[in-house]
Amino acid sequence: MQKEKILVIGASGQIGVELTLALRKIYGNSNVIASDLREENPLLHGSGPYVSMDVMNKEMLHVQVIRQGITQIYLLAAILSATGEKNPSLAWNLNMQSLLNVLDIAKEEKLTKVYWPSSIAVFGPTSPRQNCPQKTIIEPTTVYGISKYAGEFWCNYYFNKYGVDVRSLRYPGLISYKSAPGGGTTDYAVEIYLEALEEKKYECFLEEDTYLPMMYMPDAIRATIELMEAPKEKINIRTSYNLSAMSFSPKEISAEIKKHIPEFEMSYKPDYRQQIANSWPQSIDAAVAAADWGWKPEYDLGKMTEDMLENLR
Ligand code: NAD
Ligand code: AKB
Repeated sequence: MQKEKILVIGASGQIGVELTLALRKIYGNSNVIASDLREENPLLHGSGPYVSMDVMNKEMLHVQVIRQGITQIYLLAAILSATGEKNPSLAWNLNMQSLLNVLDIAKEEKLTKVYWPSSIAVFGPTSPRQNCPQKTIIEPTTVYGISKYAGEFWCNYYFNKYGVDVRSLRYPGLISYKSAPGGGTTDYAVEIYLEALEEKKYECFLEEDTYLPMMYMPDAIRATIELMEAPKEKINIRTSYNLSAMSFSPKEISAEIKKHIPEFEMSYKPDYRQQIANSWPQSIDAAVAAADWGWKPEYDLGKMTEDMLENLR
């Protein structure tokens, strides 16, 4: 069996830190190279190799892939929904060009696998709001959503035309305590735990009844690894798989936190992110991921809240 050597691009971000550590446990520390534009996240210090790199520099990326004998790439560098609306051309350029650079190099160097995440942000106001299915009307209204939707079809194209084994998940909003989120609409569901512990209050930038699909990071990391380790013949979706775990509103997460911190108080001051949230489905149907490679979430709102508060304390 070929020895895998993995490059994680965007390793200092919210998902990158935890995914890099999980991959190092499976493949060995020296076989998973973390890379990012910003400095190495302190949680990665001493756990394995780190390379400072801009994924937009295709030549540099190509040199690294050859020099390090890379066989798989996990591409996590991106600009998320809220930051994307503030700088649409930057979001489009980074989100598209980084993917095309990686797919081209994967094709040329015959990499064994590529991972690239999409998002529930591909869906728009004309998609079903409840249990949004895998295949449905997809008309995104944010630049982030447009870039993810286009990216999904580039993945499909490189698989069909060049045989690049690229796999993808449409993550919901991810909640974690290790590394801070990077400019998304669902970030409130991370901030709220930190503020609840430190300030006993939180001002939410979404309205109290805004339901969104969400997932705890351990489920997201497990889903990613399960997808990547599934036999090739089980992967029937080459755009991106719907993925789901839970759906809640700011009012519901606040009530759950109050069970642990009774004095916690929530107030609401919706901003431009409300419009983004309103354009997304409230819940997602992940039946195809369950049927193809066995996806099953472990964490609901109650179990996640207990774990978040315990770890943050
Ligand atoms: P993040 O913003 O926390 O991390 C992205 C990392 O990419 C950052 O560390 C950043 O420094 C790095 N980066 C930016 N530009 C770069 C460049 N030119 N070269 C190299 N590195 C660069 O994002 P995240 O939340 O970890 O998201 C990772 C991926 O997952 C993205 O594609 C995102 O769209 C997707 N996703 C995330 C969520 C979520 O809730 N976190 C949900 C759905 C999809
Ligand atoms: C965001 O809010 O932009 C991300 C996502 C759902 O893709 N968390």
